[in-house]
Amino acid sequence: MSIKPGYIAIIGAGESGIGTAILALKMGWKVFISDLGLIKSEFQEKLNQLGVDWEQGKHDGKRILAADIVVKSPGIPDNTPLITALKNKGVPIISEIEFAGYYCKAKTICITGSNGKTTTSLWTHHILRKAGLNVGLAGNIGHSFAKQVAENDFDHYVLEISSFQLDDMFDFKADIAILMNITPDHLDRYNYEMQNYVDSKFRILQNQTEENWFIYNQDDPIISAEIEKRKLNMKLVPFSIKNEVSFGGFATKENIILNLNKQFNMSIHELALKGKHNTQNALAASLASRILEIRKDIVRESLQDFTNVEHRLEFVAKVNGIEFINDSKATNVNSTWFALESMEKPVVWVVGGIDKGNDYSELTLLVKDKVKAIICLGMENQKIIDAFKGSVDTIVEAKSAAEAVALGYRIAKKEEIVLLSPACSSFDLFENYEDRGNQFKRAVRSL
Ligand code: UMA
Ligand code: ADP
Repeated sequence: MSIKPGYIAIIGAGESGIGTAILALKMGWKVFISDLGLIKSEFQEKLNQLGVDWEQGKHDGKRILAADIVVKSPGIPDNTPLITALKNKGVPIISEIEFAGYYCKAKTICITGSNGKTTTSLWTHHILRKAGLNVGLAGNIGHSFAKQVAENDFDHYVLEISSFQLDDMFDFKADIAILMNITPDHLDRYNYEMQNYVDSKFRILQNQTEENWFIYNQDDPIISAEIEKRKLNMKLVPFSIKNEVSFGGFATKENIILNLNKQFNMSIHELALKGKHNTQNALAASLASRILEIRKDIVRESLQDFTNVEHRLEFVAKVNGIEFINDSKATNVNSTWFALESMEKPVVWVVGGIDKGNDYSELTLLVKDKVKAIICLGMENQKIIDAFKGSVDTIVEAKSAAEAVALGYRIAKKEEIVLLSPACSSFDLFENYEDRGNQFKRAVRSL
């Protein structure tokens, strides 16, 4: 779909906003971009170079309300006074992905879910690139989709899409949609109503027809229940690590098997990334690739030689027989569940940060089984202490990554693991999850 250029106001001058400005300008729109905070100097330079009209430190309501269309950064919630005023006036508000979609003819593989989006997106992109496809990677990762649509000419895009982006998407259609899982996260943006978050994730399917594909995790009870409720007419491609699947993909103890028009078999032990969650990611990425008719030998090779992404169960170092693992990107209970589940030696677990309404009881059994000590790494740790004091004898607190690493080194013995898998976001003690992971790694390397 294409729309007639007019006057566009962009709210939020981060990666998505700047990308939108570049594309909109190229397509003949009159552009105004506004940021309530300070715009990064490199982005200011870019806007000046393009001759785009911008403001920072405020939102000029008058100029924004006059727009024909507004692109809002996914980082901005829906309930700010400005967004409310725009809605009351009936100005269309869309996301950068929706806007870029108007100008993109490429085939899209769109990946969403509470966890595993980045890993699955990168893995899928790796396979398609190895197969020689002219394929881009965008969305909730790297350079914005809009910037890439303006500056590149890809035939295929792998798009990692967050629920915040989906919320302002209406006409966009994924050729292949992938839904990894749905577990509680970001509920503060969804009125603390899980169904609102589920509905947001299912927007990945909107506008799909019989020609399109929906790859999903059949083991996820929320996804399965939601599919039952809906009348879906695209091609359904489930995957499972528990049961055999007649059309789709599944894993046994030894193999992953894809049953599409032709069968694909591979030993699970050859997968580049370990852990059940990564078997799910591999299933999703390989199903998408086989739907695109990528040759089996290329899929197999790419499942074997993919390299792990930083801060996701990342091996840091072994110091005096103690293994240190950085899983700083585990910012909710479900991702930490998979981290603990995949540990094969006793664990000193570093956990904590800003709690987004976590229910730790889901971890109790695993913690009893695998964790010998807990190191709380957050400003406020009482909820964690209360949740696990009956399961683990040693619970201590740290106020920095360096302190947590020093404590971990003291508590763990040879052939044990110190695992940073916080189940919480990082903004109390760190800039972001990367900063938390990097500080952890630096502290380990200077032991
Ligand atoms: N702002 C306003 N008005 C407001 C509130 C904020 O102008 O009322 C401004 C802020 O000052 C800031 C800007 O809006 O300058 C938002 O910047 P941002 O960097 O938070 O957001 P974007 O540049 O729009 O980046 C977004 C995604 N960020 C979020 O959804 C929070 C990026 O995902 C994504 O890569 C980018 O679009 C690409 O188009 C990052 C992310 O953290 C990786 N995503 C979340 C996650 O993975 O958990 C969802
Ligand atoms: P996202 O982009 O959705 O945040 P990532 O691939 O960045 O997902 O991984 C985030 C965290 O979740 C990491 O701790 C990682 O080990 C874990 N993880 C990765 N894939 C899955 C999955 N399929 N299910 C649950 N957790 C996962």
